[in-house]
Amino acid sequence: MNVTQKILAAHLVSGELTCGSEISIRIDQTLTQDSTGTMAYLQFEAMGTKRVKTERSMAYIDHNTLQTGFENADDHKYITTVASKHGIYLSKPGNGICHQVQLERIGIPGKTLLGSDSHTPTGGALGMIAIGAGGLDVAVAMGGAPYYLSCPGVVNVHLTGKLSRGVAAKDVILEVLRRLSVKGGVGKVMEYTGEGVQTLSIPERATITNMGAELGATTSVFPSDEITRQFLRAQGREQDFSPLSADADATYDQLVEIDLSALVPMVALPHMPDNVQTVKAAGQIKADQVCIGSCTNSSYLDMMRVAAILKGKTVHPDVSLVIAPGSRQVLSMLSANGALHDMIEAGARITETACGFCIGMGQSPATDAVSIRTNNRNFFGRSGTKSAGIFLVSCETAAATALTGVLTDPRGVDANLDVDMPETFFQNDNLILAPVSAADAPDAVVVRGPNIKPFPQAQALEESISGKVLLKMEDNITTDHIMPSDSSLLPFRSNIPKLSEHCLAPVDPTFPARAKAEGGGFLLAGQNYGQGSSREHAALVPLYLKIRGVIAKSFARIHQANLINNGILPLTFENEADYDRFDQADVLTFKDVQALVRSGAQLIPVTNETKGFTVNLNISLSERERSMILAGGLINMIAAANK
Ligand code: MIC
Ligand code: SF4
Repeated sequence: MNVTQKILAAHLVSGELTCGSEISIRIDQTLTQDSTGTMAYLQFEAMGTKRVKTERSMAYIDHNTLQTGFENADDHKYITTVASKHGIYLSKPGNGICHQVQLERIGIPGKTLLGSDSHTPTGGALGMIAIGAGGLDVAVAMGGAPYYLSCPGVVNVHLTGKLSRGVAAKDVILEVLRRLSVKGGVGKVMEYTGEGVQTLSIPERATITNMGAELGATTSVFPSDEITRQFLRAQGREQDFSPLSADADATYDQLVEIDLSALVPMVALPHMPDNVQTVKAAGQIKADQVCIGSCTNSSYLDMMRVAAILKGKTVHPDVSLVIAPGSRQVLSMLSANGALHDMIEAGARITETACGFCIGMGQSPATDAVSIRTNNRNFFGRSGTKSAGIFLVSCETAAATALTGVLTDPRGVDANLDVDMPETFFQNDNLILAPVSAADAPDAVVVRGPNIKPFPQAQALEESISGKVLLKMEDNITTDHIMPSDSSLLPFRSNIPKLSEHCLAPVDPTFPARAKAEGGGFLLAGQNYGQGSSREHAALVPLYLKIRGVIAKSFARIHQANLINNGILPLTFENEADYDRFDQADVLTFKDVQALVRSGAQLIPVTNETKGFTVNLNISLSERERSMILAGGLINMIAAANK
């Protein structure tokens, strides 16, 4: 077996490990963060579970830390109190980005982790099966129920050679994205093998598994080896180590071969992470802003290389350099060893250890600006400035660029880039709060501020449904299009009515008002609809707007699950060319849809009343998913089962 199969087999609750069939797995650890967490905990409370049943559940506060009004602080208070009452550990704001802290302090090789954030696969660097999911799925897993997924195929990403000086782990994953595209990983686990693996430290592996999310992959995983042991030992957690590797005769569904020695610095151009070329080919693009940080690139190793490049130099006068170390551990170590001093002296603006610029929580660039960043997504508008272009690079490229003011290949920098991994990391967990004991839990009070509104609930599927195509969209529509998130909207993650005013506005600003006026309808989309974030809001808000179904050429994994969890029909074209036969404002009827779904039909006819034709759409649902659609979502299904 390969590593993926070993972990899945050890956690299998139902199903068979054959690619594409539905399986369910036991979840050992969960994580939530604050921008998906409020909703996840409201749903958790609605399910009536008293205490979490996992080995370790974490609630992080790392996204909405720009507190420009009472809303974010209210949400923090709610998460802190609800977590404590139900047995969940709370990582306070300032402790760091969830994925970085989970890697440092919590993750354990061979375990499973489910997180309400699409970059949860970062944990794969430690040899975990770490999967991103919607908040509701995480809430259910916290209650001890298994997590259902389509059994992924496993891609063998075989690494040989060794990265050259100035070429980084980020360049490895940008190269994989260049080759496979943002939908190349859908339905797959990217498993890294080969002698090249041993040349990569845990933070480097984490950069690679983190951005597997941008491939659309279910997750990414590395073996657990001596490098893993050393990392855990340095974190004071050697007892958490166990070795894990693929059997010599392990088989895979696909092979991708990468010679690390042959790689060069890469850059993803606006507005997609797979729009990749070499830094050299991209040319000397003038930079207005450089941002270094995010869950992709904010480790101690990353920051030390950045500090080495900046040491004794000055940021280019036209560049604003922002640096956000990924965790309190990293920041604290940089401050103790003088690297922070080197950054500050060079002219860097140090921001708190949080998601920050990556999710548009501050540091929005100027009009038409070029922003060179180390994070993982450069989707249109995500920085908070629609006209800005975001370019994704390694820390080394970013730091070199900050000095020259133009996109710069860092291989020529005059700096010592040989950073040793520390023998011991600072190990201070005083920002992780333990929950109240089960005995004290009944008296623990959950604090709900006025920003926290109830979540919308779906209705059982009607016999037949009809309505207008409210919006026709292109390929690769992201959840940042469906439910944009920046510093003005993130405070309303627990307020669906307010968010609904902005749904799909980046595609068509008239959409929210039209959807409300029509009283609901359908969405039409191209390939890979709903890629990106795990935010369930991209389903909850359409549900609130009474969207009954989405017809797409294909869906991204997490978003499709979120639609089903919320009772919204995910349909694909039997014949993809039919996409062209539908237009916005066409009236559609799905006759007897309830009976068809109940019967397990794989094809659902839709009549385009406006144009006068009927075609078939695929509905590929497991039995469990069918029950969910019929009941009007997961919560209704659970409530019906408990009756
Ligand atoms: C993101 O990077 O888009 C986020 C913000 O971390 C999201 C979660 C969210 O929307 O709250 C993700 O990746 O799942
Ligand atoms: Fe935070 Fe950005 Fe990572 Fe999402 S991708 S978890 S916003 S740092």
